[in-house]
This record gives sequence, C-alpha cells and structure tokens, in this order.
Amino acid sequence: MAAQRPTNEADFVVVANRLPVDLERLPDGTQRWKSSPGGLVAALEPFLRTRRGAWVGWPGVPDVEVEAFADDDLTLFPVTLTARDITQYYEGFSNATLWPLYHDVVATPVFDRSWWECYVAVNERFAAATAKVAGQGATVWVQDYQLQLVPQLLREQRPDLRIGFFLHIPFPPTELFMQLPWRTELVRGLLGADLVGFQLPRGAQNFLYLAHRLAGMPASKSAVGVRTRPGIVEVGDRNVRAGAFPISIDSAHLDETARSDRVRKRAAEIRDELGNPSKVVLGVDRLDYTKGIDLRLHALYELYAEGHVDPEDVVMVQLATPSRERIEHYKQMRADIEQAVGRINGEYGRVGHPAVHYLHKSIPREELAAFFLAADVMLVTPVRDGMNLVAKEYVACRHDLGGSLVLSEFAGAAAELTSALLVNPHNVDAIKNAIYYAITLDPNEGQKRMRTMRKQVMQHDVDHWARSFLEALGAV
Ligand code: GDG
Repeated sequence: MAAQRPTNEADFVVVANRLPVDLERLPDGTQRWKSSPGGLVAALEPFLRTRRGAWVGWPGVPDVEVEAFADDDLTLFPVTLTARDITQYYEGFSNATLWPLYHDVVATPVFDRSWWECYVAVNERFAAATAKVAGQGATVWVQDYQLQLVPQLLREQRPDLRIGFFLHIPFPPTELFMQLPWRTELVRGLLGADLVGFQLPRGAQNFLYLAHRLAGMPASKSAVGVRTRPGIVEVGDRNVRAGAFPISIDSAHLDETARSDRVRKRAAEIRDELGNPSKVVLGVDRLDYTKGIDLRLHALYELYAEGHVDPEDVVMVQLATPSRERIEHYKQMRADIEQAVGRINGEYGRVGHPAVHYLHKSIPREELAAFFLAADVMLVTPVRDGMNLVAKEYVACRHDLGGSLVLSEFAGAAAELTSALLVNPHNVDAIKNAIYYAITLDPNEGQKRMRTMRKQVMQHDVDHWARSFLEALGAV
C-alpha cells in the first residue's frame, strides 16, 4: 500500500464504522495495514477513485491513534475508538440495542443510558473527522445504523455539504421504533441528510411516518417544523428525501469466478469430500441470531427423524463466520446451534459420515464460490434481514442453472428473487416442505426459476445500486 500525502479537500467522502483496511498488530509490536475487501469498497471504488475520494472509519483495533494516509488516490481517515467505545458504542448500543430492535426485537434490546451517551460521543467524533476531510460542497455518504446521528451533526458544522445516508439493515415498524428512549434524537440525526436510503420501500415508509410523528416534537434541541409529502420530509426550508435502493453484489465478477476451472474443479472436489451424496444442502451466514440457522437445522432434523430424507443421501454443510463473539446473546446462540448440530450428527451420522458438516470460521471467497457451485439446495432462512447478499451470491454462481434457493420471505432479497422457494421461516413445516420440494424438483422447473433469478441479479448489481443512490442524491 503506497503511502502518499493525504488530502483534506475530498470531493467524495464515505463514512462507515470500519475502514476498508484493517490495522494488524504483529507479535513483535509493530503494526501493518491489511486490506479487507468488502462488497462496499468494491462498489464505491470507481466513485472514490475518479474524484478526490476519502474514507472515514475505524481501523479495527482499539486505542490506536493513526495518522490519515493515502492509498493511491484514496485518502483514509482513521477514527480512534477506545476499548470502552467498542463495548458501549459498538457491542452495546449498535449491536445489543439497535440491531435487535431493528430486526423485529427477535432478541430483547437493552436500553442503557451510558451506551447511548457513548453512541452520541462516537457519532460526534465521526462527524468532526468528516467535517475536516470534506472539501467545499463535497458529497458525503454515511453508512449504516452505527452512525445515524452523523448526518445532522455534520450538517450543523458543514451546511455546504451534500449528505446521503444508507441503512443496510431493516428500518423497523413504528410500534417497535417507538420503544427506543432516544427515538426522536435518532430520527433527527437521519433528517440531517438530503437523501436517506433503505433496502426496501417499507423501510422508507416507516421512516417517513416516524419523521412526521417525531421530528417536530420538542427533544433536547429546538423543534423544527416538519411536513411530509410522498417520499419527502420538509424540515424547515430543507427537503429530505427517503427511498428504497436495494443493495446488490458484484454479480459479473462472481459469475466469472464461479466459471473458472479452479472453482469448478474445487466444487467437484467438495462433493467428493462429502462422500458424493446425491444432494448437498448449504447454509452460509455470519453467526447471527437473525439468520435463522437454528430454524433450518430443526427442519432438517425432523426430515431425517421422520424418514423423509436419508442422511446417507442428503448432507448439509453449514458455514458460519464468527461474529460479535463477546456479546452474550451471540455466545448463547453459538452454543445452541452447536448443540443442535451435535444432536443431528449423534443421531443420524456415522463415523466418517456426518449428516451436518459445520465450520465456525471464515473461508476465502473463491472457496465460498466453490461451495455455492457444489450445493443443490441453498438455505437462506433469516427471521429478518435487510437484504441478504448470500442469496444473490448463490444465484450469481449458478451459471449452470443448477441448484435451488430456499429463501425467507423476511429477507429483503425476497422482494427481487420472487422465483426462489419462498418460506415463512417460523413455520417449520414450510421449511421442511421447501427442502423436500427442492431436493425432488424437476430439473426443468429448477432451471427456469434460476434463469429468472439470474436475470435479476446480473442486471441489478452493486454498481447499479451505488449509481442509483448517488444519482438520486444528485452527486453523479
Ligand atoms: C448486512 C445486513 C445486508 C459470509 N461468510 C463468509 C463470507 N461471507 C460473506 C457473504 C456475504 C457477506 O459475508 C454477508 O452479507 P449478508 O448480506 O448475507 O449479511 P450481513 O453480514 O448481516 O450484512 C444484510 C448487508 O449488510 C449489505 O447491505 O444484505 O441484510 O444484515 O457477502 O458472502 N465471505 C467470506 N468467507 C466466509 O466464510 N469470504
């Protein structure tokens, strides 16, 4: 990574909890940068590199102060988070308050005043860093639930900026959002943006309704006159727009990866390593209680138990990426899932031939593509999910038109992938029926469904997402 002189005059600034690079501390006490290529970086790269681009975010290690630096023509501005910030702002307010609240209170949100105070302080720090980096009249794009106060905090300091905000997770219905003791402050925070983007139209509707209901009410700061029109909130003399911008993946790149000889060969090897079962069923998730991993394991257990599916013929692979491991609810969920896997294997596996293969680790992207290509049935069963990129990635890998996707109605992706086998994940019989349907599906019907889904995913890729948002923001 070539270090160059950073610019404080960026035209386009992305603000996200994490930088697109991670700082690594080596055992000898030195540190180095490691790129962590996520979908978001790849999507925004063309926009960041064709202008003077900057990225404001946390480098992934607590308590380090690092100077801004330039990586080619992209400037990276690290924001320091202390160990206490990680506990209170990140693990606390972001992931034990907002995350469960925004995902239909599937776990009970914790409302803790000191976490909230820390969330405010960290949002202020991000806003201050961004105000320093952005050039006159620049476009700033703030990402996700960890930074919902940044738009307003930034606008107070820099009214010249064009500010967009995108929420990657669902925006909850009014009844749930109203539980939040700091509901008015959060809505006001978002209303600092010119455009607030959501995955689905429902999120935008929920937000518009809440903005109307809450933002004119007195809170800690002075109330403003607020009116809503379709898709617009008038805040004083400003118009804030809200709309749906369903995120996607780099479909062409993944399609190409999956077509490569290496990945095809590896997919065949995987089936071999699994003992060449007639059907391979796959789950790929961050280990999170919203993903419904327990629900699909339960369905599979019953299918084996009732003799509808033979564990000699049908095996499952569950890849679970470690996530938020210090949060209590995640520890419990991991134990429950591992117990469920153990139970299935104890009853339906035999030596050298487990029924469920479970990995709790992150695997390389190419290996993941090979798993997608090797799987006859992909199970995506979240109880609530903003989008779910795994569902789209599976489709992008199936150039052979093989494989079936079982998809929860409660994933944002269900709005676009209507030819998937859609299920209510709370209904164990519905998941069982869908798995059974998928493994006994007429290949012609399977191909037809996959062709329709591929058309959607290949045409609506992540570049399309970023471009639509930035066009709506008036920034392209
Ligand atoms: C949030 C929202 C929304 C998973 N295991 C491995 C691995 N992954 C990759 C997947 C996929 C990504 O991680 C997970 O994305 P999802 O969309 O499925 O879920 P969240 O992490 O919850 O993301 C979600 C998303 O933001 C974007 O807006 O869709 O609703 O919750 O890309 O492939 N990647 C590698 N190894 C793994 O083991 N390399």
